[in-house]
Amino acid sequence: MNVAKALHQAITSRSEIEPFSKKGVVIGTDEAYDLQDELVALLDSPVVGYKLGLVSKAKQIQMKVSEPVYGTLTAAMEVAPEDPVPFAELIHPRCEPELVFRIGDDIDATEHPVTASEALAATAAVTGGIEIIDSRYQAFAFTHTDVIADNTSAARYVLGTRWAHPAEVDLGLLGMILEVDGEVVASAAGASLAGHPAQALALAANHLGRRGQILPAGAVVLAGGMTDAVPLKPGMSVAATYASLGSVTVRVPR
Ligand code: OOG
Ligand code: MG
Repeated sequence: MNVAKALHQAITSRSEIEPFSKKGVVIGTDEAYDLQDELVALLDSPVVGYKLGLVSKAKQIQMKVSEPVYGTLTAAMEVAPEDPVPFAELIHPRCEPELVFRIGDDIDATEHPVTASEALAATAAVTGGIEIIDSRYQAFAFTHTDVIADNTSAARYVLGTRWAHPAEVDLGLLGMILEVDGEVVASAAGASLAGHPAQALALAANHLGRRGQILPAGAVVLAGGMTDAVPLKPGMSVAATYASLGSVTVRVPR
């Protein structure tokens, strides 16, 4: 079975599929990332960044996978802040609040791993955003390697419009509140991400380094959901408000 082709078909036909682990397909982590690269190539849109997943305890508990995963963002996945969520193009989307890095200088961890402070020193700016994830698997249930092959459920993302230099904000203490239809449903701080968002960024750079790739200047990196993901429903509005970085809202058409 061609795993990447089956996942791509699930995306284009907006239909969920059975996880490969359930079909007796046994793959290792490296192979799962190779399959992700194959899937991303099939998406046929320029790579503009990367994402982390399953970084916060909240997400690890919700998804029952306790190790971070790394995914790839393409240009076609970006949704402008004022645009409605393209609900009809998705299977069973959920959204989650995420801090976002814009890389200023190439981060090269191909020779040796970088530290959180080295990664932060190469960061041009940070903002808050919302990721819209959409597992291609039935009931949003998967193993570690299933979700890696599925490009870590990446579907769409919205970036905030207020960017700060990382030295201007205390990323670990940076607070966020999440509201659904005007009601606060969750809150978190940057430290929910691997102890500090810069630590999450270093994890992503080091993952790419192990795969012989750099994290290039200009790339955006979504640092991982800070809270449980919220299933989107028609008519719903979800807002994430970040200390000193403003607010991002996604609206689902009725
Ligand atoms: C996997 C992707 C997780 C995050 O930020 O934790 C993710 C999933 O939950 O479907 O994007
Ligand atoms: Mg995410």
